[in-house]
Amino acid sequence: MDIEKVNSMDFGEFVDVFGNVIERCPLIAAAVWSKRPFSDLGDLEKHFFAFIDGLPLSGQEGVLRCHPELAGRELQWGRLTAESQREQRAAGLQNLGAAERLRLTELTAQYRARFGFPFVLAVRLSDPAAAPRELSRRLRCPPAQELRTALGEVKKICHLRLADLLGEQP
Ligand code: 2AL
Repeated sequence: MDIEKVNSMDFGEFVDVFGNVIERCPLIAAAVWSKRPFSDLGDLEKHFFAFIDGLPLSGQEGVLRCHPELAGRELQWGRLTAESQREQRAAGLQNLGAAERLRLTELTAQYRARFGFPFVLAVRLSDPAAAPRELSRRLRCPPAQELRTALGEVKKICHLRLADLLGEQP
């Protein structure tokens, strides 16, 4: 799909196609449609990122809370969005051993208890061993810093999903 095709989309089609580039946040695509025409992928993603950056703290936390846990029950039960399912499977998170899964479950629970939102990591950019390592490191970060880090991961996921849709190299 090229950028002319994106610019020619009506509102409904645009939200159908881009509604999950920010996980389970179609409202963001609905807002970004008003910003067309877009010059290229970078321009398009800039508007998604600007929307997130412009949200109040409660909205930014809400965006994070729309993400599923890594290697959680939804993955085992096949209840994730198609994009998440693909990403978590490709990262090998469905095939963790029992001990590794338990370790990840414990760490993600600690993370959620500390920060009030799920741990978010762009898993396509890391290997399976990176998730527990990153979790342990980020668990020790101050909350304001961690919010920024987590939103940075949301933007990386968004970039990869947009690149997939536009058929570009990320
Ligand atoms: C995810 C997900 O579903 N895909 C990805 O890259 N990261 N979830 C998460 N909590 O980090």
